Amino acid sequence: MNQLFANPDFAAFRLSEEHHELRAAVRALCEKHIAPHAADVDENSRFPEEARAALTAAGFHAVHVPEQYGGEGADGLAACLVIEEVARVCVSSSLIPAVNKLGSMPVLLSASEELKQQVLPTLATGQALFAYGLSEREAGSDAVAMKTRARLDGDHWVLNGAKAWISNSGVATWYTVFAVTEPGQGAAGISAFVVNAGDPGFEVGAKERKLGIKGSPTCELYFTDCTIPADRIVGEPGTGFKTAMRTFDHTRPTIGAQAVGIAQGAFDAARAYVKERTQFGRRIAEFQGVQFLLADLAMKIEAARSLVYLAAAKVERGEPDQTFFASSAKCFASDVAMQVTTDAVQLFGGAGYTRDFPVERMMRDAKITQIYEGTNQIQRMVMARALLNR
Ligand code: COS
Repeated sequence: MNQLFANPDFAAFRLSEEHHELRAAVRALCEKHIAPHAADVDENSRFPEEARAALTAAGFHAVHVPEQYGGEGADGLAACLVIEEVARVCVSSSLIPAVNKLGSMPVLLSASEELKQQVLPTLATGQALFAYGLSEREAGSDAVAMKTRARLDGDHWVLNGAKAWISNSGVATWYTVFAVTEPGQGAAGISAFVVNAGDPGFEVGAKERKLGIKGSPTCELYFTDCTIPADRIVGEPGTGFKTAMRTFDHTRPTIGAQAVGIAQGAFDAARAYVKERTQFGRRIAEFQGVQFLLADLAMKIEAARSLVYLAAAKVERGEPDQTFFASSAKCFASDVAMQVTTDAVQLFGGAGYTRDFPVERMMRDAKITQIYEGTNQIQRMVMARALLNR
């Protein structure tokens, strides 16, 4: 039987006292240390070092890392809360916890204990950032079509090929990279590896010039006889693609959280503005057209937030419908973020179209959430497959 919707559990998530405290602590940190730099980070397309330092000092840069590797051992909901709150003020900065989780999740899910011990403590201390290398120029949505090869040569793996659109590349120390080890085997011929920025034959390309999230460097990765120790394979050969997909179950809700944060940030700015802005002798918040728009935006943000938290809770518990919920949360919340940020610019009028206010940046930043970690078209495909039990 299709397990989806067979037993809807609407009490499936609840924020604990600790979650509420975490949100308050992250929000305070963001207001003080991250928000003041957000416009400058965007304007100069620079990595948000202030955010990295503040998040690391407070232990918020990678809360998902288990305690046995020196981390906080926080659950998936907590990771979402951190990402949501950072994204509310600076989306570029929210990629620090988000990409740290994306890059390291394959290791947590599938790596040997030795490899975990090798790489996770440096992530937990904040000494190292993690990145995730799946996409290639000709293998974006169709990830199985990747061409990057890895072959075993004695006690080393040798990688050749290139990855594209890799978030936080250049600033990361560890890269989880997917490569073909058994050509012709499709998904079953793909394996995952952890590459260190200093490994011979590894190079990071030029920074992409992007519409948004300008503070998070996005580059290509090049592997030219890149040689890594044999024990840096993540799990068994041929299991890499499944690990990549299982990773997305854990991280697509975090993109949903990022989207909710952006939407909330834009909504807060717009609400404050319409209460101040006067036209036709009245504050524009007094016009019913504006009131109805605000009500719609708030309603959609809350719906997105609920779906994101529910998805995170389901994934945490490993429920059978987790893939559907992870995709739906990412897809719904990112569509909401795009709509809310666009309408927020509208509520600001001409002022919203300038860089004097944060909403145009938020609108540009929101767009990527509909694209990365699987386009929303791919999310709909994943959901439909789950619904049809395929
Ligand atoms: N958990 C566990 N296993 C999964 C899984 C999941 N969530 N999703 C897929 N798999 C398994 C499948 O069960 C299949 O294994 P079997 O053949 O043993 O059954 C294997 O992985 C291959 O999956 P599938 O046959 O569905 O592969 P497809 O090529 O048809 O499509 C999509 C997979 C399109 C869903 C995948 O390529 C995808 O998510 N693409 C988007 C990639 C992406 O998000 N890129 C963003 C880059 S990171 S910013």
